[in-house]
Amino acid sequence: MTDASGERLSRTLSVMLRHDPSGFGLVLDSDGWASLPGVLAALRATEAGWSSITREDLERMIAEASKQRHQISGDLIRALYGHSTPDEISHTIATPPVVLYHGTSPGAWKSIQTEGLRPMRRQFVHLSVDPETAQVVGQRKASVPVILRVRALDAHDEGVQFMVGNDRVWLVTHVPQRFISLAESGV
Ligand code: HQG
Repeated sequence: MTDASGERLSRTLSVMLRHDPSGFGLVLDSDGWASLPGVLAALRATEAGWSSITREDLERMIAEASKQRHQISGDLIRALYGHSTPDEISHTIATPPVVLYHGTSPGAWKSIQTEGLRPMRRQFVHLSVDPETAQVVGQRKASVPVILRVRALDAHDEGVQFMVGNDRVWLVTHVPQRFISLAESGV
């Protein structure tokens, strides 16, 4: 599979597993898992080029992806983060690092200064483990993004619950403004 078709496959899987499982005849359990045979059947029906797609094709795409977005276990597959489905997906609760980062647009930063970080259209706010990753995330929203520094461990110690997305992404329902500041420049 070429890089371009791998990216397309990853995006389609994310639509199925993060945003619109029912649109593809899929059901997610409370941890976000869907039937792998069901996902393969849905992919085969979605695009002629995927009419004979296999589990091995998905495993290869996941292994070669630049980000750890999806996970296969036995006959199940899930998205690790990013959900917007109405039923909340549960994630592993854990103690975060001292500091996490969030890249966003200058316009969003204005309201974040009063409201804190909110999930907006997703189930959770997504935080990055380093400013470089936050920069890449923020560039999806603005050519010159604003990089925010979140005092994650202090927030955790004051009762904010952190969850694991993947090795670079942490999830949280809301980050109050008092834990957020502008990161030092020079990312
Ligand atoms: C902003 C991608 C106004 C927030 C990425 C962000 C990530 C506020 C936007 C993952 C706000 C939501 C998620 C407030 C937050 N007022 N705006 N109070 N609070 N916002 O796309 O974090 O490649 O839902 O700053 O790499 O950008 O898809 O979240 O700009 O890991 O795997 O509301 O998606 O991963 O935007 O990105 P998003 P995100 P994948």
